[in-house]
Amino acid sequence: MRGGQAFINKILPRKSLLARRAVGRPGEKQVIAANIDIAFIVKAINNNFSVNRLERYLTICHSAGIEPVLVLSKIDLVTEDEISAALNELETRGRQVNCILLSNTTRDGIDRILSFMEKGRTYCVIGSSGVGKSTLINNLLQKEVLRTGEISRSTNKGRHVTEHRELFVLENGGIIIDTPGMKELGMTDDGDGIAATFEDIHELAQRCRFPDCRHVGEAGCAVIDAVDNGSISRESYENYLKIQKEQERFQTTVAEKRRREKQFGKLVKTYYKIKKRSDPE
Ligand SMILES: Nc1nc2c(ncn2[C@@H]2O[C@H](COP(=O)(O)OP(=O)(O)OP(=O)(O)O)[C@@H](O)[C@H]2O)c(=O)[nH]1
Ligand SMILES: [Mg+2]
Ligand SMILES: [Zn+2]
Repeated sequence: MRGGQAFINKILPRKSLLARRAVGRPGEKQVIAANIDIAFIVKAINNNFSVNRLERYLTICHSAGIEPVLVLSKIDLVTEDEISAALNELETRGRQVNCILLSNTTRDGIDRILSFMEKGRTYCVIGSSGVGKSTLINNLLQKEVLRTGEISRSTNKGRHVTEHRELFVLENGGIIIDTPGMKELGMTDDGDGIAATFEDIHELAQRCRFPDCRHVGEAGCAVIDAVDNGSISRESYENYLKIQKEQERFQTTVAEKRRREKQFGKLVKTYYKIKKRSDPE
């Protein structure tokens, strides 16, 4: 800084880019956050705990090269048995992810989250509206910085309190970014994120008889065999196929969009060429 002016010496390349499919804009991505090291995926344990949705969050994290950590919030609102049931479901689905149980009310789990955080590293909180992302950041900052919201009593759903991304530096030197709640979580992934999330399925797929097996009924499919004998969860297998299909559709849309843009570019060029020829100098 000199005389109140800031100088940018160098813009460093982005380390990681957390993105989802843009809502209402086919073939486009929407950036959720950039340069993140760890994403805390916050899910409320009391309200429709869904592993299918978690698998989507894990996929977008893995495809961005970001380490995901699952935070199950609002444990003060459920019984021990309900907590065990959620953890059991996670285990039977076979997803490998660090998991922290959190109550923003009793502050249970806050220390564990802090122990994940290191100086100079960047973190973000992602998840649906009303799960307690901003309340968690207030707890980590130990002050009421962020506005948080009441849950609507009739629907038990949050009302999108956070509208912008916002960055905070914690006392421990870690940087944390709050993000608005997400409803839709469309896939844009290039395939690697799916392979990392569904590691068990991906490994088995190497043993299918046909190298281009799509695991939907081909002979000698090791994935279907594993689903049939119960060593792979059927729900995860079905979610895997759905996410993969979505990702392929996105890639096709991107390719189609590029082709059309190229065609349009050519058309414009031809137009100017003809115009130049017919225009008097
Ligand atoms: N009982 C209980 N309530 C919580 C907990 N965490 C958050 N809440 C409440 O849940 C409501 C929503 O919390 P927020 O922190 O605003 O949720 P958010 O995830 O930031 O929501 P958006 O900004 O809309 O994405 C608030 O009324 C919080 O007080 C928790 O662990 N236990
Ligand atoms: Mg919020
Ligand atoms: Zn197969």
